[in-house]
Amino acid sequence: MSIKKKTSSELIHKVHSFIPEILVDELEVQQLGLGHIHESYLIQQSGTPTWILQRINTQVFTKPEQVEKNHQALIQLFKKESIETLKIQLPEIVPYSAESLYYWDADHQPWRLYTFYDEHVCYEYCPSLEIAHNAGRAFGRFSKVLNQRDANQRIKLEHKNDLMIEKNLQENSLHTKPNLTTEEFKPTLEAFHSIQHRAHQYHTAWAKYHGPLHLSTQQESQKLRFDLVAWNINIKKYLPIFLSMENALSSENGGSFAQLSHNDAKLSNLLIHPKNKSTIVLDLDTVMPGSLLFDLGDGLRSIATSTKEDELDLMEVRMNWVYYQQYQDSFLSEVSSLITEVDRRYIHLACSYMTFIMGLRFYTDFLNGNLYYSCNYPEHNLVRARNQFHLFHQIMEEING
Ligand code: GN1
Ligand code: MG
Repeated sequence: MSIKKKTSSELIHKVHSFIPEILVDELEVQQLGLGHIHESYLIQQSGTPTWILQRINTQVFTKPEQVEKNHQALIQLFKKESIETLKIQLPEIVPYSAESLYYWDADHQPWRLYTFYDEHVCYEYCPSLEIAHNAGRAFGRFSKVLNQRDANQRIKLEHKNDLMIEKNLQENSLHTKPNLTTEEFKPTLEAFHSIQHRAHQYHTAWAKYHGPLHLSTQQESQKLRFDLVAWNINIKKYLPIFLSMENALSSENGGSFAQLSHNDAKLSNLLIHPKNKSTIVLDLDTVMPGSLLFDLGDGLRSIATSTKEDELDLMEVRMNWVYYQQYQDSFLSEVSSLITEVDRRYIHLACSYMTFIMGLRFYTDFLNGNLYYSCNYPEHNLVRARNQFHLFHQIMEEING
């Protein structure tokens, strides 16, 4: 189903549904270009930016009810934490009602309303060591809040109630340890960071692709060249490494991931305060079972990149190893108690895993005819993929010495 764009007046009425006492004449709407997926609007009240109204993209998130459930669970989890000590927080949401966070319109499209933060800064790429530290600490603490209860509960249960666990395990014929928090957060997108799944999608798309193997186009003042044959050779070369990494990370839990992760832990999903207020962790729709290494890797990918994801000039696309190290140290010092033996074995591949998977996803979307990510021109996904593959080679070179 294609969703018709709403007029300003319709959007203002959406805000009114959340806050019935609002005077609609005072509101103004402006579309924002946030992220690749959802539709977002800045709402001004009497000229002051006050809220962000967002429609969840239900073509991507086909189980939006699960997104709302996970969001509720996350709010509950963070309620138990002190913002003052943590120095991170969730973005404040204006709930639609006591039961429902989101407003579901007549087309069953979910809308949500967030408070707009005017003092915080959103960085597309990292400007300083201090921001690298702040970001690593923020996503590390986020992981800790998600996973520490699981770890603590497990230890408690193991000590106090070994027999009970034994009994439950037998009754439920589970071969894994009880996973308490991951029970509450079900996947909103299946196999999201599974390289096996992404490789399958790529192979299917490739089999159907009948376009050129060498593309050459002009974008702004840049002449761009894409060699899909070379890309395919490299994908084939590196896939086995990442398939075995995924296997190792998930095999302790019977083939699925045992930890919870943010799954979109990039720098631009943080709002950082210039002084000392809490950092706000955004874009919570993919908080679900995953691996801590996904968040470490995605953070490293975004923090250490010198330019935007769709930079046309490859010369500008470089890894900054000083920021990389800082982010890694700050992230790992937060989650040290949660890291497993298997995690430890693959830490050095976390960034390349995520960079490779992103390249593969952008490339696959191009092969499919640009159905998933929003694109401003036909080769937009190729530009994004080329940048990820370019970074990927720099990371592998650094790792392999
Ligand atoms: C998408 O929503 P946004 O633009 O932050 C994508 C992420 C990718 C990211 C690349 C649901 O995130 O997985 O890392 O683009 N989100 C989804 O920038 O696919
Ligand atoms: Mg996202």
